[in-house]
Amino acid sequence: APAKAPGTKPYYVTSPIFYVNSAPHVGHLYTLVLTDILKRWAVLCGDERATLLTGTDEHGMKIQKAAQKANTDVKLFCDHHSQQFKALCNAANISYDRFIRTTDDDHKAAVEHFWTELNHAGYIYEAAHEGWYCVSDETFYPESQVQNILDPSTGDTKIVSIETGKEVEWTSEINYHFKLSAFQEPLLRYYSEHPKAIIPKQRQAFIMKEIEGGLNDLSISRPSSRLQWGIRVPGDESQTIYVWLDALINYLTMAGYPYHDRADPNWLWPANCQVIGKDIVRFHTIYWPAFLMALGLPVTKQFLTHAHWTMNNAKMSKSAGNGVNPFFAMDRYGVDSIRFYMAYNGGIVDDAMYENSKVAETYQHILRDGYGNLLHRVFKSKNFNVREAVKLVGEDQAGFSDFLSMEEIDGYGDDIQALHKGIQQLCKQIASTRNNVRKWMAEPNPRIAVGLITDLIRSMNKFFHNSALWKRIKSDDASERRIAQYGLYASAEAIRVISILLQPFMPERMKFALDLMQVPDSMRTFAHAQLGADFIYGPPAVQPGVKGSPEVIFPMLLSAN
Ligand code: ME8
Repeated sequence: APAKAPGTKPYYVTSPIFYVNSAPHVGHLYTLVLTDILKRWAVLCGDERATLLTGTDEHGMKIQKAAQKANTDVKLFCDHHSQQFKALCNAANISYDRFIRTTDDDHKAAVEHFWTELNHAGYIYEAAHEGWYCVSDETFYPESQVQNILDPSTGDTKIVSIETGKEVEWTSEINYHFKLSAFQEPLLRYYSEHPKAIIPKQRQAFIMKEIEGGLNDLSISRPSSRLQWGIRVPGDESQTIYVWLDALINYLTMAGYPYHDRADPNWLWPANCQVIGKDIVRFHTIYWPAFLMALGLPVTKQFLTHAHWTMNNAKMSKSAGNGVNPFFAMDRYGVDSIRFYMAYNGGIVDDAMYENSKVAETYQHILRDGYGNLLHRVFKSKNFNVREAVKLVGEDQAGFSDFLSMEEIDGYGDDIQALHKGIQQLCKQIASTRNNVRKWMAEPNPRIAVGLITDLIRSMNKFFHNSALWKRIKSDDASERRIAQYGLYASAEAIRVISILLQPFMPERMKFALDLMQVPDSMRTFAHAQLGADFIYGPPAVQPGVKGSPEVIFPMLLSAN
């Protein structure tokens, strides 16, 4: 694929920046994996400057309290947990271009500048504020969104957010407000003009309803007497900037704000896609675009919002302590197997239950028995030589095309007719998979895309098992031998195309596979993910039956549950 020329905006994708109140779990890994798949897909399609931002959200009451509780200096506390998220990114092969921390100096400068600009634009005013604040969610809730419940551990009643069940506390203070109410109309107009701004569409409909219901102005600072751990309001030391305003700006810090040149066609902002969990949709799709609109900055092009991983029907969360350790999961099943499992089984629309038995099953059926088995049977078989089949088709491409377009093969029985049909169908599905995967990655919905690739793995398996190529390739009948070579060629092409398309999902294992097939590095892009794009297999990496053949791509699991 031609590389995207300088002078066009690189693809820019972000994950949320995670709170450093405790260690990461597989829920965080899921968001990171989706984000990474989108970046790697952009690179696969030729945008070599595609950029991924992730990092940690370190200010605010929640972190201040967590550090107090741990009896640790708050910056050291942040350093420790931030490091764990960075280690997770490295372990999971997340191709981030920057790991940002909201305690970074350039970020602080960006936040201060953003505040000052909002103020100059006339969107900030000071007022008394009374309301229910939830430290865990770092947000104010209106009276209608809290309820009294009995706390079974103490026998007392407490007041919690209806949506998250987290405790709220009454606060009454003077602070700065942002005129969010002024953005009801602009936001509604924006979302009606951009029906795919929020994926999936159910969440866009939900957010539009919320906006239609009316927007209250937003408190965007807290008295520094209560909240010390944060960035002070420029010109007013007695107030500290609200952690969500501080945090959202990180996406602009990466784009060089406020020192960027808006006229530069290479400017990274706006983000092409921001990946978030459904728990933080309101902050990202109401507050964030309103802040941007207030400064006349372009709004994020798309939000991919995903559902949650659950454990025993409860949301996996740091505070509930029911998180699966992502490092253990990757150690046990392999990094790429977990990446694949998460992309394939994770929920965009609906929540998904995390189960080890399901990880093992996905690995065994799809990766090992489905993909891996065929890779080895086609490329390392004692019965065939893939290169011969490729050479045959390469030297007579017209013959192969004719074969594909024929109604049936004259003078042959049912089994040869069935083989012919099987090859035709497989080749058709290679083409349709390429096109549909591209379409769903552009949506973007990596779950549907990887599901389509998996369907092709299944079809290829079925074809291979039904076609007895190993027998026919030794037939006395030259035509039958030729048809068997065609079948082998089509199988190899299916595996090659699948492997190219799966690179963003399983970068390390697919590199191994493409190396084994001896596909040159320069021929692993989306442009090459089609039947007969080139006749590109090198000499077999491993001579059939020779000792010292490379390891099996997806080995047997040590314990399968
Ligand atoms: O909200 N299933 O940080 P956070 C799937 N700092 N994804 C999950 C999940 C689960 N059970 N649990 C968490 C914050 N996540 C803010 C963000 S951005 C400017 C500031 C993922 O540490 C999911 O992406 O609470 C969710 O949105 C995010 O972690 C919340 O991480």
